[in-house]
Amino acid sequence: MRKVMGLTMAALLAVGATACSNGDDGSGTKDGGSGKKIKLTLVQGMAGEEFYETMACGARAEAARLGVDLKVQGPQKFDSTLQTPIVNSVVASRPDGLLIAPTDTKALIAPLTQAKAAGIKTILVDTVVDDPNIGLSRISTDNAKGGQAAATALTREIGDKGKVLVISSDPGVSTVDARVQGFEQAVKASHPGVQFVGVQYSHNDVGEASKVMNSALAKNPDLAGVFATNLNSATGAGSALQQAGKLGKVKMIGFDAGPAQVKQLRDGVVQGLIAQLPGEIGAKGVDQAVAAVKHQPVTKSIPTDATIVTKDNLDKPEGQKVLYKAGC
Ligand code: T6T
Repeated sequence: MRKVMGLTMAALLAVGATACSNGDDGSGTKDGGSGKKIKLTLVQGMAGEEFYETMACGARAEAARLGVDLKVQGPQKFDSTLQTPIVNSVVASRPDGLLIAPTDTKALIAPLTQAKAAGIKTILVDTVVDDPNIGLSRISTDNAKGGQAAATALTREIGDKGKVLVISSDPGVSTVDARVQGFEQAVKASHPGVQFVGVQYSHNDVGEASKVMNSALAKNPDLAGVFATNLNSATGAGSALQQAGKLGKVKMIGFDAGPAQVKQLRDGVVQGLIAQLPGEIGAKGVDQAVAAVKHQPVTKSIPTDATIVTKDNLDKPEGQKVLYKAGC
């Protein structure tokens, strides 16, 4: 029986919850008294996707607890050309605070600079942009360490030898880029018997991830392992492995833990899922935005935890509590 890897990645990620005050002075108003109710908007990376829906659930619960208004919006695809007009219209509506998961490290700088210029307190949740002046607080998983943890898990699964491939969404997305980098560095530094054969991009599309997986199998029939860096990449890669009859022959570790990934874990398509805490990211995002609006201290960088879910801990409380939800 495979050894339980269900350790909370606290050990691996060594993250400290460093969030400071949540800014709750007992009222959801800007001046803590008779002033207007604080208005926040969360712009997701993609609407309807379980990571961001779970994030929205956490944010909504925290907003209700603090008595502030929260709107949630997101593009139908993970695409900066669709997210930018949403940000522009949110800026025009002048909320007090904006929580956003930018879909591109560069393309979102201009619209978020506008938000800042309009005095909207901006908090980055999950992903970031390259401009360090944007985002009063940045809240996310330590994705590089998550990539390293994926390398440790996958190389163990394949007996520390053979070819490994990464399937990611798109370059220019801070989170998945860091996961790829962490994975590649860890494989190259510590696993001489493992050959890193590169990164293929799914454009965050399940069908495209399947295609990419199929052509990688054609090119590398002896492929030993795959690291899929997010939900759609993992879903597509996994179903291609299943259809190609590669179960047990090609091992897979995926980032994220939505319902499709959990089914693939139960079915033996994937051997481990690195589950983030999107609900906590959303809740902390609300705390930071409220603090900023009230001119209270904010925390520049807040790392959140991640857990490796395997068949061994999936049905235990520590596994169950980190699975993503399709709705609240
Ligand atoms: O992995 C998450 C998120 O952290 C990443 O930034 C984009 O993809 C997801 O939403 C999962 O699909």
